[in-house]
Amino acid sequence: MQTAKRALAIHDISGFGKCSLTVALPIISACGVETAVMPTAVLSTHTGGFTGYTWRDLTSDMRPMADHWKSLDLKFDAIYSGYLGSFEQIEIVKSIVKDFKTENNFFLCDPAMADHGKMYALFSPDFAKKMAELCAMADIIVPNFTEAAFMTGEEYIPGPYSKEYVEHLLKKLAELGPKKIVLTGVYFDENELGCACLDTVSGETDYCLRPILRGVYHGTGDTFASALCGALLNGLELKEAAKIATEFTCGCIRRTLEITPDVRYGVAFEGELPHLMQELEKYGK
Ligand code: PXL
Repeated sequence: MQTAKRALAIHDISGFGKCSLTVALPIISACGVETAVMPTAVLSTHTGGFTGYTWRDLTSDMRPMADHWKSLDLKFDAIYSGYLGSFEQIEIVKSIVKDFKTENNFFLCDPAMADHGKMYALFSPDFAKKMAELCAMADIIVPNFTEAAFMTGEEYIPGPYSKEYVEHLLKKLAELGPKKIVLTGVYFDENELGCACLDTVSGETDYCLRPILRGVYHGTGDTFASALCGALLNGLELKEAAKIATEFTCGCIRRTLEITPDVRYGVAFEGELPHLMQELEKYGK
């Protein structure tokens, strides 16, 4: 599993709370992928459940960083964006995608902005419309049900879901323009939870469900999307990568249940990295 691939991860750094770059960098690196980072802001913690956090905005550094990389003629095998703090940052990421996207790489957009029927702190509902513009440019998007509903203008409904509803939402997301969709938080009953994948090119829909674990930890969306990105860069097909990412995220949650009950502290992904690496070795691509 030495891919010699290079990803560019564009997220904030939340100093404490294990999400965004503090998750993306170690996980994608563990997948054997060089990970360049563009930090969009530095916070003391993420905004989910903490108050009084610091916020150092780095918007004005984003374009100059991209320009410097262009001058070095750097190439990326994946561009992976996550939490973005403003309309302006979304516009800048669009310009970065235009600069670095080729036929041979992919843009993975995680529209990390909402969960459980609500936008994250600091975001207004119209932010979802702007994020939908970025998702339109993506090869792969990884929304949860709240993000999916808000971007498509559907009303958010809590689960359990029917297959008809999941496939309706996948179709609405496909109409935004991305080639592949991985919808997270899919469950049809109280036993299993996972994701649904739609490849709009093949028209194939796949489900990856695993036994539900108690504990809804912060940052699991980032954990999942980062593992998905790393697995895709190891040459896995979307449904294989989604399976690896689902199992990895479940493994992280299982470990966390034994360690900390504070859901704001994120998941204990570190101990699960060797297992992720072993799983990728099995595919041997
Ligand atoms: O993707 C989660 C996330 C990332 N970064 C920041 C956040 C959150 C979720 O609340 O606040 C700053």
